[in-house]
Amino acid sequence: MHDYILLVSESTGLHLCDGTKESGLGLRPHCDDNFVWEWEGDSSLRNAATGARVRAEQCGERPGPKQAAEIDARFGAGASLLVSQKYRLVGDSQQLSGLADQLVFSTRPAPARLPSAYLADLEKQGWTVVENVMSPAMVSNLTANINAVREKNAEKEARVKADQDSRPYSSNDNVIRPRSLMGEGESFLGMTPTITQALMHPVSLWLIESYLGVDDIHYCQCPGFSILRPAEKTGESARVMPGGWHADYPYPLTSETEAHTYRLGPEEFEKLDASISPRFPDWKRRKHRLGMQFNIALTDFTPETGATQFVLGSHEFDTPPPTELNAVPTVAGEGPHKDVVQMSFPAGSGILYDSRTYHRAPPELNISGKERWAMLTCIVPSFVRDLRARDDKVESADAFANATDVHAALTPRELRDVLKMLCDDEAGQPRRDIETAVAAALQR
Ligand SMILES: O=C(O)CCC(=O)C(=O)O
Repeated sequence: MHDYILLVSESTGLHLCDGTKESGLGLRPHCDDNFVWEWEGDSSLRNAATGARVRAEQCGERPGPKQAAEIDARFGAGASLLVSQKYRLVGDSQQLSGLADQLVFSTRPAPARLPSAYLADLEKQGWTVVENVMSPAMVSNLTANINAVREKNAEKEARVKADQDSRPYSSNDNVIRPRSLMGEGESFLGMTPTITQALMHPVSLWLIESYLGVDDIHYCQCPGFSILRPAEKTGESARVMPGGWHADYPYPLTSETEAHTYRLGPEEFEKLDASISPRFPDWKRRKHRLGMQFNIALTDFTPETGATQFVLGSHEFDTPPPTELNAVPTVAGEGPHKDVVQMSFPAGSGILYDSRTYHRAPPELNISGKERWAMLTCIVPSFVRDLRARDDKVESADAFANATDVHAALTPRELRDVLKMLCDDEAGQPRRDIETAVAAALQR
């Protein structure tokens, strides 16, 4: 197993790559194989794709106890651990000439394999698991922020749980959604830089753009946190209801229900159709790549913790999940569910899959006695409209606009990407008001 890393320029947030035509070394926003490095000793880095070497010396100071306490107070427990060691590239001035004055880099763990290996998985099977999207420090900082919201809203959560306990297991139930506990105007995106850092991961963005075959992508809603409670029901409520099988946005949800926005009426679906059909008139027939789901585990996903159930390969099927899948309770390996599987992967990894894939959350299977935590995200080409015109994506973007501390903690590259992908308007363009607010905050 390799300990691959990415090198992030201190001044621009761009990533160091080898293999550019001009001079070998270069800087770009998103990362394919040529951006992956590994240490050879204390001061030599080797490019995992090209074998090129650069020398690097430690520089800068890690936060001292006082500064660490300030960072933790601002962004939640453990945030100071996210500040990584910096390195200055040294040596051959011709080799470094393409970098101008961008010679100081921080390191970030990279996924365990080269980006092209994950893309090959996606092309072959429509899904892959990307490791190290979040470091243990990122996971624990995000968890601390979510727990703070839960503690503040403990009574509300207790009411939600009591309601859930009174009914049988049903997919998408027995889940705590911390977002729904929060007050108006609050947003996780504005609380800690960790969320943006995870969502704007330079390897996952490269993978998604490459698989979808577009340069412009965006999140179709504000990422949701989902906490699947342990399956501890007894008596009548321990029954399992049929259902839960679906495909993700923008594709038809099931054979019976075309629109993800069915509760909002046909107008919303017409707007979605209008955003896609000029390019792909027959898009509902599931022939084109129009969406990916990226679900990042914040606790381990295993069969015992209730990992998502999939019919892998179903992204190639012509129709949405058929009636029979949702007609009887799911028993993996039996009857209409004979091909149902669960994928295991550890906290900090994400499963990235084609949105056409049939899948279901299985609340009845979390027999671990613990909660299963995840950040659920959906990404589409920018021309595909958001899941809803005005929803928590807009609310969280508004909160992000005021989160000046978070802006200062992100790199210019991360800021550009979050403005484009999570703070965009109905036409998929970054909102000017938020761009202006962020620029003003950074000048202060
Ligand atoms: O929580 C899960 O296991 C499944 C989530 C899901 O259905 C989705 O992301 O669309």
